[in-house]
Amino acid sequence: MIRLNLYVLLVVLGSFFNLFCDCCSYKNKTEIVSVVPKSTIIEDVWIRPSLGPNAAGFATINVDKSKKLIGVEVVGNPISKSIELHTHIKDGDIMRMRAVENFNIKSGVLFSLAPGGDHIMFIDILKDIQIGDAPVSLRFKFDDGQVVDANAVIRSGQ
Ligand SMILES: [Cu+2]
Repeated sequence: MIRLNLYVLLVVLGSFFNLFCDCCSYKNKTEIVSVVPKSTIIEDVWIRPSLGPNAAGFATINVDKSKKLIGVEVVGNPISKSIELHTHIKDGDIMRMRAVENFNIKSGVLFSLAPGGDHIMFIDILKDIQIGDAPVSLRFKFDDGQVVDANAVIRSGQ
């Protein structure tokens, strides 16, 4: 009986975190061809707070030449225990998040980190993040050595 109750509790907890996971809905990605900038431009950077232990971050990246995004870190005080790059893969009818080593970004194509697609995952948030909090400065690191800082606003959204 105790074992059964534990099982029910685990199922309930599991669905709770799935429900409140920030990046479970899937959207088709569209490639937007852009003008190639002289230097990499990172815009529309935002972090969406979550009721769960993790929060997702998003941005639009326009690279000066094709390269890989290999990591994101917080400039200053960390907001989470770690940061991963996540993508979504289709597992049957369910979209699941997977950590990836990097994102391949083509020049001339706007790369979107967006809800339901590729995103930054802040694992084990250290402090309560609320909508409207002061922006968090993020550092985007690329495989060619390029480093770009951008401020992420804390907001809700899809
Ligand atoms: Cu994720």
